Amino acid sequence: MSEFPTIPYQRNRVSDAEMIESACRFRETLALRRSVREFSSDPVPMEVIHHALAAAASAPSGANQQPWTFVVVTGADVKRRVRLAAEEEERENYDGRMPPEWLAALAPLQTDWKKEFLEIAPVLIVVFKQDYGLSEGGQKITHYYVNESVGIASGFLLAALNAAGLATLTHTPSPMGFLREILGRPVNEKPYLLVPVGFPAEGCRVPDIRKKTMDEVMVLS
Ligand code: IYR
Repeated sequence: MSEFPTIPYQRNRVSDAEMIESACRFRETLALRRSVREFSSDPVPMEVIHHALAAAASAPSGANQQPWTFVVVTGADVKRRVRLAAEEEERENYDGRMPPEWLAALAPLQTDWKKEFLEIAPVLIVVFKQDYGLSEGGQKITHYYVNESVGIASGFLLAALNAAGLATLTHTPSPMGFLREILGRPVNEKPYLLVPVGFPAEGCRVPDIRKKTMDEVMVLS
C-alpha cells in the first residue's frame, strides 16, 4: 500500500439535459466577459475578491505546488506608483520597442501607452509566478509547469470575477519587473499578469471584435 493517503471522490451525476443546461449557462456567462479599459472608481466588495482568489487558488498545478501569489492592491499611493512605472515602460513600447507588425495587430484594440485605469480601477490584482519555491532554510525547490499552472489559475480568477459581475483586464505591461520591486516580493516570484478589477465606467465602450466560430476552433477527430 502507498504511504500517501487517498480519499474517495464522487460527484452527483445529473441528467444529460441538466449537464447541457449548466454548460450552456456557464458559456453564456463567460461570453459576457470583455477586456475593459474604462473603469468606474466605485469600490467592490472585498469578499468578492476573496472568493475569486480562492477560486483561482483551487486550480490544478504541476505536482500540486501551487506556484502562485496574488497581491491585492487597493491603496491610491501604490496604484499611482504602478501606473507611473507601467506608463514609463509602455511609452517606450509604443514609441519604438514594438515593431510595426505588432502595432498593426493591436490597432483594433485602440490601446496606447496611457494607463489611467491602473489608478481608477478600485482593485489591482497582481499575479506572481514562483519559478521555484524556497524552503524554510532558503533551499530552492524545483517547480514544474509553472506557466501552465499560473495560466490556469489566472483563467479561474477571470472567470470567477466575471461570474460575480465584475470587469477585468488582462494587462501585461512589458517588462513587468517593476511590480516585484514596488510590491516587495521575494526573488523567486516574477510578475505574470496585472488584473485591474472593478465595474465598467458609465458609457464604457469596447472594441467591436468577435471570437472565432466553433468551426474554426473545434476539430472532431
Ligand atoms: N502591453 C501593451 C500592449 C498590448 C499588447 C497586447 I499582445 C495586447 O493584447 C494589448 C496591449 C498595452 O497594454 O498597451
